[in-house]
Amino acid sequence: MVEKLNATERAALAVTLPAWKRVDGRDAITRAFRFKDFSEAWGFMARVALLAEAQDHHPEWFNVWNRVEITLSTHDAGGLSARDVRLAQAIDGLSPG
Ligand code: H2B
Repeated sequence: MVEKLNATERAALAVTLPAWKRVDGRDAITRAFRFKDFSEAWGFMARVALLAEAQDHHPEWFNVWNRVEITLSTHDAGGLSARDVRLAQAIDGLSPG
């Protein structure tokens, strides 16, 4: 079983992942990205997919043309875990979105 983040780790999210927001009513984080066009958005999604597969940790996401919205939560934990933080940091490392 994957452990959920503790209170200290949750407090640190505002500092380590400032672009990500907590989701109302759910133990999850989300970030919205906007690109020049669909091709840029899809290229980004392809890079995120490769990261996700390498980490065996997968995003919930939504795409319309140049917009990509990513939500991260650990289904095996029923909420946020270090796996979400690790993937979010890797995504932040990819994208000027
Ligand atoms: N992704 C997310 N977001 N949460 C999980 O708990 C999760 C996952 N579990 N990707 C992984 C796959 C698990 O189902 C496999 C079997 O390792």
